Amino acid sequence: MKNMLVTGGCGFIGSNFIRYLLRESNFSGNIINVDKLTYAGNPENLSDLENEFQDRYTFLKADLCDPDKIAQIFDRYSIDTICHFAAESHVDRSIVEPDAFIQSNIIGTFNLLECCRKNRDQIELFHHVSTDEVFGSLGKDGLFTETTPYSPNNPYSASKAASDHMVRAYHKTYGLPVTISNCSNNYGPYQFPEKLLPLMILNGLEEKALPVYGDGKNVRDWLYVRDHCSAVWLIMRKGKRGDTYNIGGNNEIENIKIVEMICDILDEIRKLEGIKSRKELIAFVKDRPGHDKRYAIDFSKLRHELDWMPEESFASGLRRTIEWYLDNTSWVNRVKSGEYQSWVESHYR
Ligand code: NAD
Ligand code: TDX
Repeated sequence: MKNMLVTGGCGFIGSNFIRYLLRESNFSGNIINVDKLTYAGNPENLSDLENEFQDRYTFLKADLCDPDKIAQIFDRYSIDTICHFAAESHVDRSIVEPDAFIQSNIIGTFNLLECCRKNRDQIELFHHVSTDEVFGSLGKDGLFTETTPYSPNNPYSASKAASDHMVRAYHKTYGLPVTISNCSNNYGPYQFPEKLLPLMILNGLEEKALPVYGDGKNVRDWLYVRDHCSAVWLIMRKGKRGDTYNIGGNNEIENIKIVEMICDILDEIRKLEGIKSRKELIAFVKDRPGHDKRYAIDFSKLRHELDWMPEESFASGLRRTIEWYLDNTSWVNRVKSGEYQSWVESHYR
């Protein structure tokens, strides 16, 4: 693995992954980060690494839906390894405007796979980062395993399911060395504030309403983003080619419980004006259409075969995440104001 193409490296998990690879892992090759810089992609997420690792890290603004540009990048940088994060990732947006999800998640993945097929001899690995949402929704009991049938319920998860199938098909049909991971909900630094945790943290800080969908009893299995990154890197190194691995946190929590935990921590570290507790800001709102009730991951394959376990507890990870948002107000303000988008326009045409 000399020249690794990381797609979507300016997003939440991709930027944490590049930071993890460069600062914490034994990876010694080059990273070529290709990102379209949608509203969710922010090159500032990695600005501290650009100088420090200038000999090993390159950022290129490009859209996976532009096959010629992607082919040029494969040639110019002699790409031998791919870690594919790039995607439209927000379920609510996929319900309102599914088109971008079909383009980036399905066509974008297909274009990448085609580049790999054309450069088959030099490709060591294509790792595809996917989600537990492809399995649909669980009832009260049970866990998703690697053999759970796919049953996606929203345009986002359906587009991710399609991309998973294409990756698998390129392994079976063309012998492309692939690995796939299906991970549960991530949280941590640099997450765009449309997702549950950062939205509630930032609204709570500003003493704005905290919109909880439906009865708030939907369950997600939360994993600190660094643990996801360590799992992906382990699978890339040691995972069986052609196999899928589930990644989870063993950490099922109802949405309403998380929102209450965030309120308690914020109340403790930021004094309130006017109200007694931020819990008074919780507003139960109309449910998300097709809202999956419960996700929970069985990651025993990853634990037994590759000896992986999550390291961060939810209590400490949540506190660290809240502190990160408190300590990075300029990042928050720029992301929320869209100021960084005009900066992106002028810097990366
Ligand atoms: P994100 O929205 O924060 O980042 C996605 C990145 O991809 C952005 O930087 C965006 O600019 C880039 N991108 C989008 N379309 C592109 C295109 N056509 N060409 C090039 N770049 C493009 O998403 P995230 O939360 O970091 O998720 C990353 C990956 O992990 C996704 O594939 C997602 O399905 C998967 N995943 C996310 C979670 C989670 O909880 N966030 C959980 C499991 C799996
Ligand atoms: O305002 C909100 N109120 C609310 O109740 C938001 C934004 C969300 N929710 C609920 C919906 C979900 O049950 O919180 C839960 C988490 O919502 P999101 O943060 O939107 O995540 P989710 O829909 O579970 O999907 C996430 O995990 C799987 C990521 O966005 C996906 O990219 C990943 O694949």
